[in-house]
Amino acid sequence: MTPTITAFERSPDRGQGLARDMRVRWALEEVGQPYDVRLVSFGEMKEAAHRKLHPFAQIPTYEAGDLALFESGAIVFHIAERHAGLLPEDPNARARAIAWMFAALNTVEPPIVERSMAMILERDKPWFEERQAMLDNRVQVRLGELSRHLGDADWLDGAFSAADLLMVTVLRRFSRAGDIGKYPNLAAYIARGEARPAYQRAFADQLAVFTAHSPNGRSASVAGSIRSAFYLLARRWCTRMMDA
Ligand code: GTB
Repeated sequence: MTPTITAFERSPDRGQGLARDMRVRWALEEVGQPYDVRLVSFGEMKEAAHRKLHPFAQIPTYEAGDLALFESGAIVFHIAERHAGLLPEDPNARARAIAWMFAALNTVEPPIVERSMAMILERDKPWFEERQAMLDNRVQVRLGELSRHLGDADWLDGAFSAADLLMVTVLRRFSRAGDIGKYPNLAAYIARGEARPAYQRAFADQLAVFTAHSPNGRSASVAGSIRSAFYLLARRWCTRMMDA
């Protein structure tokens, strides 16, 4: 059964893959599960039909048969549990990977999101700089700890897992708005995640949505067509390589 996920009809990040449907798309691509996407506007997201799927009226959601899920972490976990490739078989390694999934969403993501929201919403407040220094510090503490844990390893705990998928999407949000260069191993970790073919397919698909709905019209759609043609060729080439 082909699952359906929801995503922004027009993402505020202009197709940079920062909205949380990206992690669900990436997980589905990693396990080779085809999926449909239902695009929703901000208005539709707040309507009763969408609220039945998502109590907080947000994206992403996931529907497959009679199962409807919300929360990107729960959706990625569900995908990882039902397909091989995103969680280790060994029970202890699996438990550690799940702990890292929680760490990405519960320990590393909150200070990053709080800092970036403050930068957007609180710049004009008299206390902005003082609070920003505190929020910056909280992020730096977490990134320092994460950087020390990662050291020169490729992934958080052995082979690539759903935990890395979540952690890379969390860190990308900071790397777009802050100086990840202070942590070369984290910058390289993000780049390793972004280089995965499954990531690239997911990224191209969400960018194609933004491009198709861009009011720039002609230039955006010409650029989009070139990108799509390139993407289709690359995808065909990858499939052929995998069949070989
Ligand atoms: N905890 C939930 C999850 O992980 O699924 C959070 C879901 C969530 O925040 N969804 C956002 C949403 O629907 C989109 S991803 N917002 C609409 C609303 O609340 O009304 C958050 C997001 C949005 C935009 C950017 N950006 O532009 O960079 C990055 C992240």
